[in-house]
Amino acid sequence: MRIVDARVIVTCPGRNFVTLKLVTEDGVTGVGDATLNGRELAVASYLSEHVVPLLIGRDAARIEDTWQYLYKGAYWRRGPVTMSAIAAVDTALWDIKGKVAGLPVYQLLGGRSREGVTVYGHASADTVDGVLARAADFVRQGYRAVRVQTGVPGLSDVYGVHAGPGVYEPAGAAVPTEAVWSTERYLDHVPAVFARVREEFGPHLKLLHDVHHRLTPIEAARLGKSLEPYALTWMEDPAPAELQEGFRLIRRHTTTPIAVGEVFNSIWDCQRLVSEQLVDYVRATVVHAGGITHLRRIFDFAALYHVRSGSHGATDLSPVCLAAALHLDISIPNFGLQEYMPHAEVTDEVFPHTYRFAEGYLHPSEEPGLGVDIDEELAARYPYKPAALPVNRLEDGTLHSW
Ligand code: KDG
Ligand code: MG
Repeated sequence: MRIVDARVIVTCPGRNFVTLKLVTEDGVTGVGDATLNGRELAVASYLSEHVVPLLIGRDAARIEDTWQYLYKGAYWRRGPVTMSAIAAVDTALWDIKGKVAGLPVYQLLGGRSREGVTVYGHASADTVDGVLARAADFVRQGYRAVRVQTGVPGLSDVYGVHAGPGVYEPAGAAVPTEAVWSTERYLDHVPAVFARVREEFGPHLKLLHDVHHRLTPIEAARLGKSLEPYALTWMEDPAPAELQEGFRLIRRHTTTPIAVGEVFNSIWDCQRLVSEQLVDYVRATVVHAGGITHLRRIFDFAALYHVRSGSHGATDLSPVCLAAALHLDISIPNFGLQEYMPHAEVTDEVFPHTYRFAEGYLHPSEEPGLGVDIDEELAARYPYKPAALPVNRLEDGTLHSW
């Protein structure tokens, strides 16, 4: 079953997405997400220039061998551009394998380990009252887990807070916008927010919070300690994780669980974090961490150390990535939570899919393969628009992590 065509599709239905579509000699197609927010064209070019020529004529059935060929064969290993490109090929090959077998991909991964994929929604607003209202909306819709982000008094623009109702979308202007950050103001404000939220919703709603890499380990330790009374399910990306051993400091001081990984692209990014049990959840994604094949390897490794999955699922990962994530989520033994931000309507039109939300759970498609596609004609109506992620500075102008 040879691959005879491989198309790299760049489209902007509401936001930019890069998709790889593979076609076999029997006419079976498979799709893979290759979107890297703010760097989309780098992955599109890597695929078109360096990967597509290697795919034509290859056996579509050889998923693992193709992964190794693209990873080891390039000599230059890892990195988000390379790993997103490999992910797109890998995901599309799993889609093809499912269609050929006549089975949804999760059946090829060992079948169901649970009835549904628990997801968390995003309650965010400038004020605490606003956040309480949004969290109540999620609870009414059946969500069992809610991520809480609020504005911080004295700061005009804070990570994760919507400008208005609708989809949260951090990438905007072609040149990055800049926001001002104060760790002192933030640390002073957040515990009071969670005190209100816990008081309002009681002990059973799972609460999460994203720090977005803005603290040092000792600052993160202080935050974790101050949030202990509110029993968070996780504190996300409390510090940048390039220095994996830095998380020992956080762990030494707090029992607030820690989730990291949305910027990881390989098992080596979390090898120490996992093997030393410095985190509780790995939030890597199918698209940025080498596809279903590599992400499953990461989660299998994590399972040995009681670390669970918590896959990133922001709207800059396409419905193709979400569809693939759900097949993994439903099948692995150590699933934790799945992030879920519904896509804009126009995005869903370009990427028809059959996964569905009900009562706080997402359910993967039961169709053969991934159960998602791209409407190429419709996609062509939405040309790429340059959009960059913002930049963050301290009050004195120093560039800080975003
Ligand atoms: O492209 C960056 C976004 O995906 C990221 O900022 C979203 O932190 C994020 C999250 O947890 O969804
Ligand atoms: Mg995050």
